[in-house]
Amino acid sequence: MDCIFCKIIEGSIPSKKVFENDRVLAFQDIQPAAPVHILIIPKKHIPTMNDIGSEDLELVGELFAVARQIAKEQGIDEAGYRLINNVNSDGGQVVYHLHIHLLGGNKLGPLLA
Ligand code: IU
Repeated sequence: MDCIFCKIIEGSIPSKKVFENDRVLAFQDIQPAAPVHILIIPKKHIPTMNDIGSEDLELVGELFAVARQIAKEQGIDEAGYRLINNVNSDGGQVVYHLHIHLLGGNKLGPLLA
């Protein structure tokens, strides 16, 4: 499968891991848009939000739980942070493996600047 995030999961492409369990991986974004910019991804290859099945709902919940835990560990939970999921072309999705951007560490601008 020609998916860069699947290669990061299997380890053939290196990443700066922040969290990992059997189902979820989180790693530093290579082009950070904020002081904290971490991607939280399922190990299961799900291309986009549109491809999430009813069998994946617990997994999606875990992605958010991991995001919240990382925000706390990064010390940005009280100040605040932003979670983003880009979907398809108009949404600005570049990598077609489901991921949540965790952004924070300073005051973020308006969402649609
Ligand atoms: P998007 O939501 O699909 O637009 O975001 C993809 C993100 O993946 C983007 O912020 C990239 O900087 C990031 N990324 C990465 O961290 N490592 C990679 O090897 C590649 C993209 I390709």
